[in-house]
Amino acid sequence: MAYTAHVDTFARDNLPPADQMPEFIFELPELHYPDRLNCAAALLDGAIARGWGDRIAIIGQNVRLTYRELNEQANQVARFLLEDWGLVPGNRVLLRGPNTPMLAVTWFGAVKAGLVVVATMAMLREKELNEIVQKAQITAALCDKRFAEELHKTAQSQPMLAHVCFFNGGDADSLEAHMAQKPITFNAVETAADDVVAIAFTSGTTGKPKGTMHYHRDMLAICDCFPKSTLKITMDDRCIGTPPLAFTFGLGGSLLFPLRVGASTILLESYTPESMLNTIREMQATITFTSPFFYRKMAELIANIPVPTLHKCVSAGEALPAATRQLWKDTSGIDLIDGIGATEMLHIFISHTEADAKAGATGKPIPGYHAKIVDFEGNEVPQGQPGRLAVKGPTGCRYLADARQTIYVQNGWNLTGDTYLIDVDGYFVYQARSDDMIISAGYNIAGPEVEEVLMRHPAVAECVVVGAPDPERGTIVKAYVVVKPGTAHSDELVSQLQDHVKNTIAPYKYPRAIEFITELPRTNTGKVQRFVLRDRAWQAGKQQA
Ligand code: 3UK
Repeated sequence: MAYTAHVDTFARDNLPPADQMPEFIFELPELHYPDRLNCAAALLDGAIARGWGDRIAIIGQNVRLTYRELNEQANQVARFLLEDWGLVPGNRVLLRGPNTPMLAVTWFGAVKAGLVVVATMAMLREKELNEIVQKAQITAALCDKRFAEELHKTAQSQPMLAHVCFFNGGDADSLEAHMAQKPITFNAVETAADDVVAIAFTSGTTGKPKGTMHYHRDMLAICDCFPKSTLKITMDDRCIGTPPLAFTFGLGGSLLFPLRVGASTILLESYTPESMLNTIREMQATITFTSPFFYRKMAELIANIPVPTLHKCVSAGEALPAATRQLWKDTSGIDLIDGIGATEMLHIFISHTEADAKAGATGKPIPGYHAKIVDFEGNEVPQGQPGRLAVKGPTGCRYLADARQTIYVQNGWNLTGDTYLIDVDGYFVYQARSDDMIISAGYNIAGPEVEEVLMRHPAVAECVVVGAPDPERGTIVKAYVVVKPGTAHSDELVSQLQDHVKNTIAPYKYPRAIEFITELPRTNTGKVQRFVLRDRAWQAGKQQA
């Protein structure tokens, strides 16, 4: 039996069977971690040992935590969870709240205690929380007081959730009050490098939530890949990002990456494009992590809110249109670093340095990862031909007790569900989510390609292109368009947009139907819910037929 510190072996027991696991590769020497590894101890006790104790780790609304303070508070949380609640290593702990220093403290406390963290977005409601509690068999929760209501409902309907405590509320029974009773020292539980440390539920634009399981070593691996080879983060950096810590994009960018190198992170609860720019300016942030959507919005405002300290900008979560890359370069002077990541892979695996940026392309596999494009049989397709993106590296997909494991992982490769091609220069070029390919009158049309063209029209703020049923052609290309403020919805504009597409790309790709809407439906993580518009187009088409 392999070593584990988990007394409660639920996570290990529900890993995919060995023959359904992706292949893991550790060709970079920095990814050879010791067999016993607690990633929170490696980050925090490690930071103190490296002499960073007095450096600022986290900047919050009215608080700054040094590495030493963060470590001490995490130690108190770990003691509370083990000593007062009697939890044992391997038990699952749900965390709930917007990004705040205390949320980060609870993450590190639970991890130091050898528990399995299930971080959830503050927007989730009882129904979604119930599903997560049942699926991950969660017995304890730490929750931001201001988001107590839905968790109370879940605690009532899920008796399994026996322990609940609140922070950021200041009452007598708060987590902070319990912490104050605890010594500031704690020997982190000596977990195995391959003990599960977190279950991240996919933001999933469709379907039932899937829990992805990640090991202690995975958390360090993501810190030692993209941030070092590609982003080139240093201890003088100050990170800021919009994604919640419950989304692994945010966990990496706004917490683990900066702490791995002795840098600082700014954790505020929520941002508008304007408040984000103001915060970057006031707090002298140097690296941003957010979505293409947010960069487009900030680009409109940046002339009035200059941010001279900012020097690196990471875009992920959805495809970066070439127009957005250009807009951000023109307005901020900075070349965006685009990167594709996935909850299953924990973080970014294809990206590029600023010097190697290529408009319209995501980049190349980052050092430590391999990628290829395959057909439905799993055979590599010729260069230039679109196919399914397959990746492998030090991290990979391990669904918690889920039959969909064999869809995501085939022959040791992780299939992300994206259609890509490799261009003449070896760059990976995003085409569409595999289910966003529109087949119209026999032509294969990638919705995002048409979107990219529409976005270049001066009247278009945002758009989504989907297939809509059509009695003659089977499916036609339909665009849902949000126009820029002050632009009228008119038939002339429809014709103009159609001509614009016909004049820019192969005319058969033009949207035969265009509908104006006021905003795009988005998920909690800011991704466009294409399926909502796909369904809407489908329903509308059926009524017409
Ligand atoms: C899409 C992209 C094109 C793609 C994520 C960075 O987005 C993250 O995780 P999710 O599980 O979604 C994964 C899917 O999102 N996608 C993400 N980034 C890009 N498509 N270009 C991109 N740059 O369809 C992928 O399969 O929500 C992103 C880090 C951690 C993450 N979890």
